[in-house]
Amino acid sequence: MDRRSFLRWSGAAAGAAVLTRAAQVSAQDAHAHAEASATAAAAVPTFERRPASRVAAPGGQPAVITPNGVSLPWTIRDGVKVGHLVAHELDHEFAPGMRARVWGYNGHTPGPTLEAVEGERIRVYVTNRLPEPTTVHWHGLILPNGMDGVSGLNQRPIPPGETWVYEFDLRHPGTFMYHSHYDEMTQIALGMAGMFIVHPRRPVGPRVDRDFVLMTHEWKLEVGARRPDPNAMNDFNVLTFNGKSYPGTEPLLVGVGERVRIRLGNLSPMDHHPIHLHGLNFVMTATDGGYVSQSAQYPETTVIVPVGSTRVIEFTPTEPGDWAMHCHMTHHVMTQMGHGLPPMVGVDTSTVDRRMSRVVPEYMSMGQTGMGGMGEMEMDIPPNSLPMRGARGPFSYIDMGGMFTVLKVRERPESADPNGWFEHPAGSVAGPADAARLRADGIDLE
Ligand SMILES: [Cu+2]
Repeated sequence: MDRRSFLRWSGAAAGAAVLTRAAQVSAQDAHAHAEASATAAAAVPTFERRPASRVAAPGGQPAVITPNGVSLPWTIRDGVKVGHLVAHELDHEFAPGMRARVWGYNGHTPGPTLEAVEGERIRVYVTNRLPEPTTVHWHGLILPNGMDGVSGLNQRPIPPGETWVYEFDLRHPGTFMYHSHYDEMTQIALGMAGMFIVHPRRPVGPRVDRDFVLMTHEWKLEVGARRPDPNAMNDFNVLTFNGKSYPGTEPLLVGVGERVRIRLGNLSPMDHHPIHLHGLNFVMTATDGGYVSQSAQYPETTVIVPVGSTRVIEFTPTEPGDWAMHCHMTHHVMTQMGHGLPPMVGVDTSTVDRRMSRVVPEYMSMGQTGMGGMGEMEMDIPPNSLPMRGARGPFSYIDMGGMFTVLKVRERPESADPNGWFEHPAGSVAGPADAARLRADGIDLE
């Protein structure tokens, strides 16, 4: 049930945006209500500081970091890198307080990041523990046609219960992806996707200090539902980086002056994501099609990551702080509760509030002055859902959710706490202007 149908169902008068405690209680049984209370305040997970990256490829190229995720372990057999992907259903947490049954690989969605070096040969076993057939397509890689994984065109699909093998040489470096190519609409929507990084034998461009992998995705998960709707074509209401909605997203901790790379991939069912970084500008150095020559790179602060594409950006932050990084589509930084509300800004609800309060004492219309405070009101929310957006920040409530994370730029990232907030130098935070100051600058508010 989304908020719109909740409103309709709860009989809220005249399109009033309302989420009363009383109405909520009547909507749930006592047990469910207890669960709802427990999830009302946005829980913020804590994250470990990641150790310095090991060298993963020639020229000191560091291993990639998959925030909230893992890399696939390899074993070496006769010079071939051997890995194993198990496709199966799993219980996935989008953020504390919200879980669902999704499909993924090796316990994760997105699946583990595959990481190797140009020129290596890989052999990947794929065990299908899904209730239907599947395949794996190696998105962006140039390989023998029979290894491309398109069901029916390049191979028979892998039946449930069977293990098949893919083996090919990594002929060219780049930022690629992998995903199911059988019943794509269902399987990709339910999470059958991951990233595939091939480091070049000879480094391209300046050496980077940190190399992050972020896969964007979108889901339709009705409030209270336990499984995303794979048939949704729009109205996606859970937006994720590496399968997590803010505040479930692990922050990216980097150092002032470091060269940072972020490899973005998009296997959302339907939407492109304009990913925006604050506090710096970046250049796009590669796509899944290859490298962008230095003369063709230009500065940006937002990069559109189209469905079925990767975009690699690099930058050197100069300004320490806690910098927002998010999809710039405003509905992609909301959670389920933020969608489908009737417009309430400027509506005079005094009459309806007075009348409703005779029936429902705690009744309160919301949204007449805007929606800014709705995340932090800490009203009860339905079981297995997130507050409308955000979490508590260092100053006040951060009213962003969904595809949002924080780039934490620190002078000494080796000893910084990834859960800590930036300590601002005195006098460098915006604050109220007093009358004397206004007068001194000739600003008259009368
Ligand atoms: Cu988006």
